[in-house]
Amino acid sequence: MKTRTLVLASAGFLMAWSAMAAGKHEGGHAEAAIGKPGVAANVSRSINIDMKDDMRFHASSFSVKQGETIRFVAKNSGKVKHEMVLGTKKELMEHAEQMKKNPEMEHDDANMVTVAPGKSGEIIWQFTSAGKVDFGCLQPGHFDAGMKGLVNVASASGVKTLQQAPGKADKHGAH
Ligand SMILES: [Cu+2]
Repeated sequence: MKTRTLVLASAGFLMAWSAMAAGKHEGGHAEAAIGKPGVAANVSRSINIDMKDDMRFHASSFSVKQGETIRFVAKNSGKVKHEMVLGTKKELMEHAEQMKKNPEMEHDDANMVTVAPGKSGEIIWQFTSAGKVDFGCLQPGHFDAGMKGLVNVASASGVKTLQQAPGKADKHGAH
């Protein structure tokens, strides 16, 4: 039972991934795949993350449910600037390269927060699609050094949701 669920979930994820790879190349609307900015009133829980100069997020792996709105509280315990940026792996890698050329580039988008040493910052994000959402620190060199993590988004109503067109999934329980 457990194995079968896993296989189906993987197949669904691969299908979604190849559809995305085939359909939208340059940037596209990757935001839809990773979710969307969340509304504070809908936050279901907070996740605390510590960013340190060892170039790691503590912790770096989380599980959430599809539809859930999470408040990420990212604390910078280091002595240099760190940031948390949610995105697809491709986006993060491209962005990390840009940051090397333009280290002073500042961002202020809903899917990211840049945090000065000793401070904390927040991202409120709703995970609308099942699958995996990457995150990383895009300060120059940090991503390459391994400052990255992963959010596993579990399908809200079992593996069926993955087979349905987006928007069709409803919240009815099975009868
Ligand atoms: Cu960093």
